[in-house]
Amino acid sequence: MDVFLVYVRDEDYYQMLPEELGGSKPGDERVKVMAFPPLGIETLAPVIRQHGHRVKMFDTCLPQMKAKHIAQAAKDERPDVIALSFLSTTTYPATKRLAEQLKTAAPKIPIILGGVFATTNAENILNDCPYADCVGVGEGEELLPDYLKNMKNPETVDGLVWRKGDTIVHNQPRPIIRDLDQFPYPDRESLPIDYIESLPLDVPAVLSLDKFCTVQTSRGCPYACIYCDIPSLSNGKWRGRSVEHVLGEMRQLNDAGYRSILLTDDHFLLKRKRINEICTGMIERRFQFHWGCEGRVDSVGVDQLSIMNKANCTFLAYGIEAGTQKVLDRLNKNQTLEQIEYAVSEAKKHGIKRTHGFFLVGAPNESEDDIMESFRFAARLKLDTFGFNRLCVYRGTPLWKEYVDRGIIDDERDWSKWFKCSDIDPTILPSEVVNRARMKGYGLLFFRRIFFRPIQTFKLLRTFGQYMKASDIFKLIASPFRRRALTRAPELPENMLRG
Ligand code: B12
Repeated sequence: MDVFLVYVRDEDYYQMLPEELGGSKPGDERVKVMAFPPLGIETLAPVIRQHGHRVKMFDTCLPQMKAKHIAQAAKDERPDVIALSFLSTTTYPATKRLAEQLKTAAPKIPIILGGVFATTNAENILNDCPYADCVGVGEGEELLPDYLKNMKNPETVDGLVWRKGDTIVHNQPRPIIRDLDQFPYPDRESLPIDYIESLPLDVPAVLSLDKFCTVQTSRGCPYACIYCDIPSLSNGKWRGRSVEHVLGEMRQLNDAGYRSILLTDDHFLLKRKRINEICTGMIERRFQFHWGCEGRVDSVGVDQLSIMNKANCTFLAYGIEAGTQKVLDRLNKNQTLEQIEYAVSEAKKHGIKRTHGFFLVGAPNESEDDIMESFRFAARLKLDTFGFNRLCVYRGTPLWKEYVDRGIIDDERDWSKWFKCSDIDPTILPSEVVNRARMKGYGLLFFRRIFFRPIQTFKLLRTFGQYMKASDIFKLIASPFRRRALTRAPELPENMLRG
């Protein structure tokens, strides 16, 4: 069969690398894009090929791979199936628009949707998007080949949600994949794109121009933070690829010239022995790339930071979230301030070049002083970079369920939306107060950084300065203080505006 595998991008999450920063010139074979690689379709393409199908990959971040181009290609090349992959709630509108254009151009070609948001909203999508024929729930490595083999008997494909006349049929769920080693390594070459490591911000914040990719060595996280959808994707189960399978992929990437790798594992720091063996293997094989990962501060893996540094781990991001135990407990983070201080100081003690802290502001029962305490806490921690995002609620998370139970969200009406919690939850400070506190907090944090840690701050700016114009660095530093629209979230129905 001929399969189109399309990654639908959220327009806010990529930028072409400007020519003056080494961006592509017209006519270049490969285009440099500041974005995360589409690991989902990169993972699925070789699996589908292994089942004897021909796959054409598309990433809508490319100027020549916009909806109209893909629709024209569908019309001209008549693939047997079009598979649309998208990551989150924010990308559903673009996916729906693309499905409509494809259906108009080639009405007979079946369209199957998949990805995180599709997994938690299959029936809603089929009710709302007449252009989608079916949805694959969960991991696609087994489901998609099964669907391609049994398109004439959709009832036999576990995990498929499909249309039988006017009825929407849910086939029995497909168990999560236990053995992730059975699949070939992702295809990172077919798309004519070089993904540039950058911060997903509204200024071109390039982190490095090294050949960059993402790798997923494990899936899932056993914790249940109220704002996170990950547990709903893997029933809270953590599964890891074997050390050999991971090192095999890293060998391939190293030899292909990749020099910067970001692990997109939900929780890489969970298994001490595995981390140690992967790092030992990287050191023994003298890999030349630097890499980064994310994890929890209370992880056993924190005592592996020394060997991670020796294995050239240069970036570590912690989900810190807040500077008061009250808010940490309300977010069900299950971690203490002491654990945060210890984990960050260990990262610096063992020489991890850039330690990043994710923080959330605008949480339930959080006072203005609690927000300021999060910034004071961040200033005390030896973090290199940090991000203070507004707490949002996505369907599938415990917080979404809580808001439905509290009558704040109407699940049937709002399923395709996401919200900044301070816009809808009366137990949270009003959004303008949260934003004002955040600006004040950034002011304090920048002041402390510049006057109490001038050398680290200068080094960090110099890192950014390698790949960014001075004007963009200024925009980056100024961005937290810029008055911005209170929310990018969807318009709120009248009765949802907080009391
Ligand atoms: C890396 C990452 C990012 C990266 C971008 C990654 C990218 N590819 O573009 C960055 C940092 C930019 C990012 C941003 C955001 N993210 Co994010 N992100 C992730 C993370 C940690 C890993 C994604 C990944 O690499 N997965 C690995 C690949 C292999 O998996 P996959 O793409 O899901 O594909 C598999 C299946 O879904 C399926 N599949 C995929 N496509 C298809 C198609 C078909 C037809 C079929 C059958 C199956 C199928 O098969 C694949 C293999 O098993 C996930 C957590 C998670 N575990 O999913 C959060 C996650 C997806 N992100 C999330 C969110 C909310 C966001 C933001 C909105 C946050 C924000 N406010 O800014 C933005 C939106 C960005 C966007 N839409 O592009 C939420 C989504 C929740 C929701 N309900 O929408 C998640 C689940 C995190 C969470 N804690 O809840 N993110």
